This record gives sequence, C-alpha cells and structure tokens, in this order.
Amino acid sequence: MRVARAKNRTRHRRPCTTPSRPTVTATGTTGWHRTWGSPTTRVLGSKVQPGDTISPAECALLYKAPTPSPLILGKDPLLATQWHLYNDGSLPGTKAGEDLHLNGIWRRGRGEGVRVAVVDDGLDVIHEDLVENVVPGASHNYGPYNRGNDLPLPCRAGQTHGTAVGGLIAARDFNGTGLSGVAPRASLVGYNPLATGAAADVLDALTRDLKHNHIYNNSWGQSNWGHFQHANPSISAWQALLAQGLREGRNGRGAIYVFAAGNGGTFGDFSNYESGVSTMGTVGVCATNSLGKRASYSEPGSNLLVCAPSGDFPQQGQQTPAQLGAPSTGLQNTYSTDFSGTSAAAPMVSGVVALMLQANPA
Ligand SMILES: [Ca+2]
Repeated sequence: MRVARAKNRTRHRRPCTTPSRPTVTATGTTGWHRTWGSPTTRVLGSKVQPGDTISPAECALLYKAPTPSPLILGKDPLLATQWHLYNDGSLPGTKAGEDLHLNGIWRRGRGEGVRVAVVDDGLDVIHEDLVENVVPGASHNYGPYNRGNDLPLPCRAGQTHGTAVGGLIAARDFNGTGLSGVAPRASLVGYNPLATGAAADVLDALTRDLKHNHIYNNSWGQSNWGHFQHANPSISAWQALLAQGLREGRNGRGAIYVFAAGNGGTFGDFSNYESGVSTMGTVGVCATNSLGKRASYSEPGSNLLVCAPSGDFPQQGQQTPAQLGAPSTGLQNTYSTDFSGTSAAAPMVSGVVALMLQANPA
C-alpha cells in the first residue's frame, strides 16, 4: 500500500556567487586544525574494509567504503550560500532577516545530545558532511534489498530527498566541508520506509527506537489533490502510533513528530484535508520563501503550527525574481542548491526543535 510522497519541489536556480558577508559561525575553535580518525569506519564497523562494496548488488548506485582520511576542522565552504541560516539580503531574491534567526544561538549549543530520525526515502549515512553525526548501527533499511540492515543508502540517483532533509537538519559544522545543518551537532539516524512506501513500514519507522530518538522528521505525505485523504492504513492505526510516541518518547515527555504540511497550495489543497498531518501530536510545517512571504505552493490550514524558510517559484504574470531554494547535501558527497517545498521547511523546524530540546530538555 503506497503511503508517502516526498514533499519537495524542484526548481533550478543560477549558481550562487556570494560576496563576503557575516556568517553564523561555529564557536570555540578558530583556524584550521587536523586530527586523525575515521567517522566512516565508525559508522560502517571495523569489519568493513576500504573499497568494500556496501550497497546491494541490485541497486543502480554503487557505494564503496572509503579510505579513512584526516578530519579537517574549518569553516564550511558553502555556509555563505545558506541564506536560511543567516540572511542579510545580499543574495538576489532574498530579504534581510528572513531566516531562522540562529545567529548567536549556536554559541549556546548546536544540538549536542539530541537525536533526530529522518523518515524518508533514504539517507546517505556515509556522506562526508553527515557521517560524523550519524549514529553507528542505529539506522534501518526498509528497502527491498538487504532489508533490515543499518544502511538505508539511496538505491537510485533520484533518491536524493532524505539525504537533503538530513543535511538541512544536521550536516556537520566547522569540518571544512560542505555546509552546516540547523543543529549541526545533533545525532542522525535514517529510516527509509518511503523506499517501498508500505504503510506498515512507515508505522514501524515512526515508533522505532522511541527510547533514543527525540524527533522524527517527516517530509512526506499524501497527494495534494484538494480532497480529504484518510490516514493510511487507517486513522485508528495512525492515532495509536502517535499516542505511543507521545507516551513513550523522550522518557514520557513525548516524541516530536514534525511533518511537512503539503505543497498543494496552488491547487486549492488544504493541509487539514490530510488527516495524518491534522492528528493531535504532529507539528505541521508550512513554507515561507526567501522574501518572507508564503511560498506559493504551501497549503493553508488550521492545523499548521509553524512555517520555516524554503524555496518558491515566481507567480504567473509576476516579474519578481525566483526565490532561492535551500542548499543541502546530495548523494555520494555531492551538494544540491535548490531543495524546496514544505519538505525543506520541515527539517528546518526539526533542527530548531533539536536546539530547543538541548537548551530545555524538559
Ligand atoms: Ca560541514
């Protein structure tokens, strides 16, 4: 039974030539330092040797265990393009101040000790900018190949969604690599029930490891066709799982279920129509664009709790420049520039919640 549909919107934007500008910076360390170690080995385990194939033979994408390399400490080279972290308006199509208002927050914490589950189509757990935050052995593969192991690696080139979500939440900061997540020291696990879309797998993922996961990010949902949609497989099953999460998660304080609220705004859809996102216990997330306006596709709804930045499209007949999407991690040590939709807004909220939980676990 198909359940899920990733809620990103793809768009193209020009390469970003960013002038020098103030940045949100990691604290405590300056300059460049090198230390030796291998987070990839930590995630894959000592039995995996460099060069070993770790992806299923049936997959189009081939993953090999990389050779251990020095860890680099230093500024993230793509940080200046991440307008959602700090937006001074210098990038075309942005308005100063339309960001997550993180400047200064990282001095007090960057998500340490908070664990976020990315429930999606996959997670490149050995990506160079994610691997340091991935919890060894704690992810779960629901995919059709090697099902049940702890490597939810995307199987096809187009399965980029979950890895982009993971990067927005917790790409590692100040490692001289890529970019930074909103909570760049939070821990990540990946569950990929969208690889099959089976309702039973989704339900299992949302209650997996409740003793250790604090936040479950869900950048997916049902179709945006403007009609009421029953929860899958049933509203009773959905309510039962959320009740379990609220009862057992975070030692009784309740797991945080963050959901993308839907991209059917231009089709007259309402987030309320999707009963799963309208159920008590979910945090429904809408999207604003880089000018601080409602993203054209973001669905209205009385169930919405909070909006976060994302990409947008020029409205028909308008001459305004296209609003920027969010840079994030791609597959196999690549990076994307245009992650968009409420799919991108939700992980920004998950990252902010991670910062909040670190500051106030109660
Ligand atoms: Ca980084």
